[in-house]
Amino acid sequence: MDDSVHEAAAFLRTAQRIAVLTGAGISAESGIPTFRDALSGHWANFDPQKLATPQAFARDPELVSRWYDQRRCECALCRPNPGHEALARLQKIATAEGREVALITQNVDRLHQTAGSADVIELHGNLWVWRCADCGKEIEEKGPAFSEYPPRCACGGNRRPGVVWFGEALPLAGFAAAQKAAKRCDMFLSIGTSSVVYPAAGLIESAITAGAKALEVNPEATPMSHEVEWSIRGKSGQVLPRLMRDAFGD
Ligand code: BJW
Ligand code: ZN
Repeated sequence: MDDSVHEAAAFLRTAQRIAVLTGAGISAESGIPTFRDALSGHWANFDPQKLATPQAFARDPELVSRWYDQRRCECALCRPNPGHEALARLQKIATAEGREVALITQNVDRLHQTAGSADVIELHGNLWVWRCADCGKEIEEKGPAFSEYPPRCACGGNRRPGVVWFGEALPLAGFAAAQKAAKRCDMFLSIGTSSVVYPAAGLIESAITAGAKALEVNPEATPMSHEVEWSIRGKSGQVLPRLMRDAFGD
């Protein structure tokens, strides 16, 4: 692992355009369960892949909105970990040197923004902006848990979390910016994602096809582990600070 960190750090030191894609694994050390972790407590009998669909919300809006609201309230109590902080530092250091760092996340927890990352591209929305399923009105929810499920809009419609469910389109501008960053980068970092959910999982493939060198950080193997230049098996909260120390003495 040390050799890979060392080599990747040397490349990171001079890469002119860096694109980073993060997934649920980067927030695991902040206490947020990954998407594919089994649910616990009240939710133990539910499959997250079945709850994260427009069909589930249409069938049982109370259940689905309650699940998302509980996650919103839990995430509000979580803090960024050394992995988020290392990526925020990378962006500050590299952009100060006139280089580009695009931070693309599949996460809905906003911990990158809390850690100080700028211009974060949220591919799957976030837990705070809720939208009326009827009139489309959006409101940012920073307060305590809702008092009714599903929460209602002034127009009488059901409000839903502003996340992207299976079968729904990703935000057009955000996905276009992510694709552009992936295609023009010379280094692509894939951090804490299982690389199975498309179209986000296609970004690393686009980057490699366009000639970028890719680094993966994950304690487990993924479908991309054999395609990347450096596959580092470890926790992002440990590996990313080491990478930064090695690259920038930071
Ligand atoms: C650590 C760690 C530590 C642990 N450090 N690492 C092509 C092929 C096949 C299927 C499709 C395809 N194109 C589209 C599809 C269908 C579908 C899809 O991909 N399905 C696959 C599952 C087969 N995709 C879609 O439906 C997408 N929409 C779409 O394609 O629309 C088309 C369309 C076009 C035009 C009009 C209309 C439609 C939408 C996908 C939306 C995904 N949404 C979710 C839910 C968000 C809300 C919520 O949170 O509830 O996003 S699903 C879920 O998966 C969530 C995540 O962002 C996403 C990715 O998961 P992630 O982040 O990789 O997490 P995990 O849990 O899978 O993995 C964690 C990893 O961390 C693991 O590897 C661990 O080992 C690791 N780890 N500790 C580092 N300390
Ligand atoms: Zn409405």
